[in-house]
Amino acid sequence: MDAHTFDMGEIDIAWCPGCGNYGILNVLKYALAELNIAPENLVMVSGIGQAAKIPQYFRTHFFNGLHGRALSPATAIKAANPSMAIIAESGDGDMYGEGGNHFIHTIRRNPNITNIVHNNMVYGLTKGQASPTSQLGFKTPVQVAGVFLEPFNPLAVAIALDAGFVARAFVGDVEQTKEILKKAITHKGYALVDIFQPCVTFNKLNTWQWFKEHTYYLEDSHNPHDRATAFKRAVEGDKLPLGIFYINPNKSTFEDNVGVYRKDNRPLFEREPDFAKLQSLIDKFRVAG
Ligand SMILES: Cc1ncc(C[n+]2csc(CCOP(=O)(O)OP(=O)(O)O)c2C)c(N)n1
Ligand code: SF4
Repeated sequence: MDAHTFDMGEIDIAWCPGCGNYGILNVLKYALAELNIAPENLVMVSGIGQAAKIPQYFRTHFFNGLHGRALSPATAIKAANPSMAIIAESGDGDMYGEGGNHFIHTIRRNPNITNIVHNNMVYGLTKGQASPTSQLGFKTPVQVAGVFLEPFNPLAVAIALDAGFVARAFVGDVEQTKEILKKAITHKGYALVDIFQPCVTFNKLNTWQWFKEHTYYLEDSHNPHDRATAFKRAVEGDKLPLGIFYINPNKSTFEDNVGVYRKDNRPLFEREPDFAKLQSLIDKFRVAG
């Protein structure tokens, strides 16, 4: 399949020239095309932010929800129509800040969706406030003396919660990012890919060069089935490892377990509501008089 199948044609893209979001937009198209996932079989779901605009630049089905709320509609869409590929995509602020509680509980539910986080370590859309992943000492117009909190570590949290698939990429490394995305999309269950994505306008600390100098790849000998080692690698802070940290292939998915599929495995959209049953339920609770 051709990656340009996902192109929208001539549209006005509202990102700054040089923004890392363009790279994620492109590499994802190639990953999907190589997996032969057609636009009609894909739903992209996002929250609010610069990164969250991505589905609007993609020719496919999409749902753009509230700030921090991408994962719950993504879970529901997958449950309603399990044959669709679902990608929930947003920024670090949206996913780990406003959406932090949804992040944790989606990992517990383990729907078969891919969660791509554009991690630029800043709130881009609202003009450069610190986000949960901003580094200690990062100065912004709001954090004038520099961030004094430890950054949130999404990989360590995901591994601690036994997420099915946990990886980190850097958008400057196109081939590696594409291969990681392909493995995440084909993983059965929740897959997190945190992608470093420079915000060239509001983050002058974590630049393209900074990410190149402060990242390296996990060795080929790294065993992604060893959870304790994966956790140790996820908390490394000096230089940040990239690659697939952890895979647990033995988890059942939300759709496998959800009650509506226990007696009937037809997707929800193919079922007719049982109006007689609904009426009898209403009648049961009707108050006389
Ligand atoms: C409930 C709510 N709170 C705050 C906002 C304002 N807001 C819009 S985008 C955003 C941050 C987005 O940052 P991030 O998710 O890191 O994405 P980026 O723009 O950097 O891609 C905020 C705080 C909002 N839209 N809704
Ligand atoms: S503000 Fe930052 S994240 Fe937003 S488009 Fe510009 S470079 Fe990209």
